[in-house]
Amino acid sequence: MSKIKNKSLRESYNLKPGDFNTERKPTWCLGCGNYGIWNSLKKTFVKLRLMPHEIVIVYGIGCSGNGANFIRTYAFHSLHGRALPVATGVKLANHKLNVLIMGGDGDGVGIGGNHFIHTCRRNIDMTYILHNNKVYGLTTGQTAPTSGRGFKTKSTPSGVLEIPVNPVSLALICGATFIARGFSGDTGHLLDIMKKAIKHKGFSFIEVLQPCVTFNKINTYNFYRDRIYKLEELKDYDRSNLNEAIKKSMEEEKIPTGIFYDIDRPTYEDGLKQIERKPLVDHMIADIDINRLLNRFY
Ligand SMILES: Cc1ncc(C[n+]2csc(CCOP(=O)(O)OP(=O)(O)O)c2C)c(N)n1
Ligand code: SF4
Repeated sequence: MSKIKNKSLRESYNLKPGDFNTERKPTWCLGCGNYGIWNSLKKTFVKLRLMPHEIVIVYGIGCSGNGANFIRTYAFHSLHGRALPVATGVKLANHKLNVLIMGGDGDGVGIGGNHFIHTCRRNIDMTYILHNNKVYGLTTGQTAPTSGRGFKTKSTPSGVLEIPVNPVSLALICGATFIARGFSGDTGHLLDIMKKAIKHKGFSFIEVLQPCVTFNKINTYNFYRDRIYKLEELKDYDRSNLNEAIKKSMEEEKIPTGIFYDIDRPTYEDGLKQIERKPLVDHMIADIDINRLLNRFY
C-alpha cells in the first residue's frame, strides 16, 4: 500500500463510501453477489483513508468488470483474461499508486490462467479480487473452469466432466504472499480481508464466493451459508505454514474462509534499480534520442 503523504488534506476530505459511487447505477441483476463486493470495497477505501486518485482498478471482462462504471477511482477496463498484465504495467509505471484488479473466475483462471500463475510468483505489490460465481455470467450462463463436476449449463447440457480449478490452492502453490477467501454474503468479514490485503506488501489475492442468482442455481447464498466457516475460529491455525494452508484450501465438505496465508517476501519492485529513487513516470525522458532507439529495431 502506498504511503499517505498529505494527512491534513486527507482529513479535510473525510470521504464516505458513497463518495466512491459514480453517477451510474449498477446494472447487475437484483441479488447478485457483486453488490456485496462493491459495498465492501468502497468501505475498505474509506477505512484505509484512500482517496480516489490514489487508486487504479484494472478490470477484466465479465459482469464484475462492469464495476469500472460504478466505482469512482482511476479505472482501466481491459481485455478478457488480460487484466493482470495490464495492472502489472500500471504498477511498474507508477509504483506509488494502489493497484487493484477485479475480474471473474472465467477471466482469471480460464483464459487468463497463465497470467495468474506468473503474477503470483512475481509478487508485485497489488491486490487481485477474483469474483468467483463458478459460471460465465456476462455471456449468459456457460460453464466456467471453476464450475463443479456434473454442473449443467447451456455449454455442458449433460454436465461438466472435469474437476474444477481451485483458485486458492493455485495461488498458494504459485507463490502469492497473501491469500484469502471471502463471501459476498458476509460483507463485514470481506471488508476486514480487503483491508489486510491492500495493506499487505506483495501480491495479495482474494477469492470471493459470489453467487450468480441468474445462472448458477447450485452455488447459492444458502449453499454457502450452510458450509462456510472462518479460519480465525481455529485456535492454532498458522498463516505462515504453506502445507497447512494448502491442506485447508482443499477442503470441500465445509468451506474455509478468511486468510489462508500471509508471509513477507521481497516484491518484484524491490529488485528494480530503475525505480529505487522515484517512479518511472517521474523520470525525465527529454534527453533520450528516440530515433537512435528506433533505429536499433529496424
Ligand atoms: C478474448 C475473448 N474471448 C471471449 C470473450 C467473451 N466473454 C466475455 S465475458 C466472458 C466470460 C465471463 O465469465 P467470468 O469471467 O467468470 O465473469 P462473470 O461474467 O461471470 O462475472 C466471455 C467468455 C471475450 N470478451 N473476449
Ligand atoms: S448474470 Fe449473474 S453475475 Fe452477472 S449480474 Fe446477473 S447475477 Fe450477477
